[in-house]
Amino acid sequence: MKTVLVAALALLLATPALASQPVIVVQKGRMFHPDNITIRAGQTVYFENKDEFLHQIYVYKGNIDYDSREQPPGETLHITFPRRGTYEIRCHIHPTMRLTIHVR
Ligand SMILES: [Cu+2]
Repeated sequence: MKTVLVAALALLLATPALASQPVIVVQKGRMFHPDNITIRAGQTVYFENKDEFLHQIYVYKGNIDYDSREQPPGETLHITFPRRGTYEIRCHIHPTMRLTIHVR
């Protein structure tokens, strides 16, 4: 009985932690790394500019409006995805940069 309670408590504690766990995408060489990810609704994706020039991110496809300012080298931007769906992130400065995010 005690084992079951401990297991239930562990699950209860683990679930919100997982949902709020940050996901990191690196912008390097005019590409997103990785360029295809699957996350849970409510998770936040952090975008780290590891190039030596400006990037920018915007939601090209998906039910979120997001269009960032210019993102200098070394800077991190983030977007939270509260709803399920498939999203495509792009960069205005480098039109070939594409990232697909599946939110489950
Ligand atoms: Cu860019």
